Amino acid sequence: MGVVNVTPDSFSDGGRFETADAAVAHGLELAAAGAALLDVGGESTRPGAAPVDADEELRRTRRVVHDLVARTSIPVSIDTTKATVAAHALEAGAAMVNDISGGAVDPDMLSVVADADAMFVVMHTRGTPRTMRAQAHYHDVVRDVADELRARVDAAIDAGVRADAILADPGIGFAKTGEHNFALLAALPELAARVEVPLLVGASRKSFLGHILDDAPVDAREEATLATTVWSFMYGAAVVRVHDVASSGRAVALLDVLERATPQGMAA
Ligand code: PMM
Repeated sequence: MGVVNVTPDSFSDGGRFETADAAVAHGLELAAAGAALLDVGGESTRPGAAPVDADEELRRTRRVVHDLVARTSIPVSIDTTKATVAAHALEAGAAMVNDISGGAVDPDMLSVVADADAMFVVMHTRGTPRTMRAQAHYHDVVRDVADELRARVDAAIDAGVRADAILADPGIGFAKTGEHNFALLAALPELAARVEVPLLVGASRKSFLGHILDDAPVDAREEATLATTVWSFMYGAAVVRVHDVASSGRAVALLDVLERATPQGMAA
């Protein structure tokens, strides 16, 4: 899943694709680089980010979704917690809603997704981007995140979202410390078994990667991102959400070969 942020303030690529034209061009590049999904977002969710109202989020995302649907053959996802933004994107041809709150923020979200028979990403977080840091306290992070995710997955299914259209995401960096992030990445098979839906992992360029690299800035976290891409696929993730699709695609091409290799050499 390639990230298309139409925001002035995202931590990873803030401001670079702020205009609709630049965002569409970027989405087309990600598609050409081999993305299987494009995730369009109009609200920054970085820790402490200020909320954006629905009109502004719609203004940012609507045409980008429309144009990417028209000009690519891969499913387009809308990254939003607002039912009205999701509804407009689905109307414009989006096939997936990626909700960092798993449908918890907007009471209308689950019915919008169910009515459109859309795919749904249920991500784990607590609170809002403004308050989430203070809520990074767990008894057992893997069990707690799995239980909270499963509750959101059940709510989505109860609201009519198709069970086989749901992906669950541990929400790397959302209401988590660096240690929590690593604990969750180390436990992907257990998480998948507990939540019982395929997993999506979004670790790309996040600050916990910078912290283990002597505070490497965002643009020096690509290799670490690739390590998380390979790791996530090795441990069973179905989808990874990344900013640089081309580099992750190259890393995964090698992983595919390694997975088929035998002590006698490469399988046919
Ligand atoms: N991370 C961000 C935004 N949306 N959605 C999902 N499902 N998973 C994530 O990890 C996730 C997300 C924040 O990162 P960005 O600013 O690079 O989009």
